[in-house]
Amino acid sequence: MRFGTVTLIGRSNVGKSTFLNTVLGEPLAITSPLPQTTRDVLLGVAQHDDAQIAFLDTPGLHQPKSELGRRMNLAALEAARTTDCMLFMTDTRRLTTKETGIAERVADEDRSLLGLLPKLGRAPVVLVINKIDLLRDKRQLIPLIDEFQKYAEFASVVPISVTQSDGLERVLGAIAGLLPEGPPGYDADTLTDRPARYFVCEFIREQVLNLAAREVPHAVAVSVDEIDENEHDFRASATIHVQKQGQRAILVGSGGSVIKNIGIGARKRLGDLLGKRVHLRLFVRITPRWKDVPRQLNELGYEAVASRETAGIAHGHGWSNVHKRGRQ
Ligand SMILES: Nc1nc2c(ncn2[C@@H]2O[C@H](COP(=O)(O)OP(=O)(O)O)[C@@H](O)[C@H]2O)c(=O)[nH]1
Ligand SMILES: [Mg+2]
Repeated sequence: MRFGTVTLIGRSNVGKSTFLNTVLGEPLAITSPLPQTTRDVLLGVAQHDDAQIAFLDTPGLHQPKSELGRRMNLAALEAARTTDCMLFMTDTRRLTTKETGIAERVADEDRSLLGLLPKLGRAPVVLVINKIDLLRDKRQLIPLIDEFQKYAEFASVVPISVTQSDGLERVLGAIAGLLPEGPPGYDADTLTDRPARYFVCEFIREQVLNLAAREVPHAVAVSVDEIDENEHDFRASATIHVQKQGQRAILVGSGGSVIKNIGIGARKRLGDLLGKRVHLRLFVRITPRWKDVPRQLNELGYEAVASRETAGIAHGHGWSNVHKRGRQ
């Protein structure tokens, strides 16, 4: 048996959360075409042959503009510092845009992230190049890989396409071989260490990211006011916090049309994950500057991370964790 933690690291939008969901076979992590969708570290436990792989999905590292952004970066870096293996994900964007002719194929953000790696410990790094489905000619990958190897030493390099399920087994195989021998760290039916209430917030936020207009998604946080559940039903009421009146109006929509669709989408996602009938009550409240007020960030679950242990339990207060379906 092998067991270990693998931290997904990489700039925003390269496909880290989509990768985690595909590998787990459960859309646990929220995804959107917008950058900075993932705000905190999410554990997802996968099995590959005789290895148990505990993936940690992290927020994409970025230049923070708020206390929230600073905490997101810290959470990602802390997860990387204490991991057995790092999966550094990038994508083929540089090869498919008009910038192709330029000398540097490795994006600036990738280079500065790679520069951080030695400071994060000595865990082996697997380079995963995602979105190869967007390439017309796969030979373009060869000079890209050569260039990446100038910036860091990789235990292996695997080009993949998550959306076409191309190369995923090779990534898992490469990772499994790097993990230490030892007993599994989690029960066989564990999917994540996050409780249901965490997914209430995240799945509502995901709908906002995908349904609301431009500046609204990043102004939003969600808190859970109440949960009431039994074997068949899961009832929750939650508050969506925005920063300004105009954002509130967009989220509610004319005649409540937008908030209604947010509820429908989130309810479906929760129902699929929990395997129960879900009832959701949503409220929208203006909480100005929540992104910068430490006390409010703590209340919203974005705690300042001191170690991976605290990153993993930021939302866990007495609610049962989410397990693989059918084995609860
Ligand atoms: N074309 C293509 N798009 C992908 C692939 N994997 C992910 N994406 C898209 O990339 C966007 C960002 O994905 P996400 O997982 O949220 O990125 P993260 O910020 O790194 O977690 C989403 O719109 C995904 O659908 C892929 O293999 N090919
Ligand atoms: Mg993500």
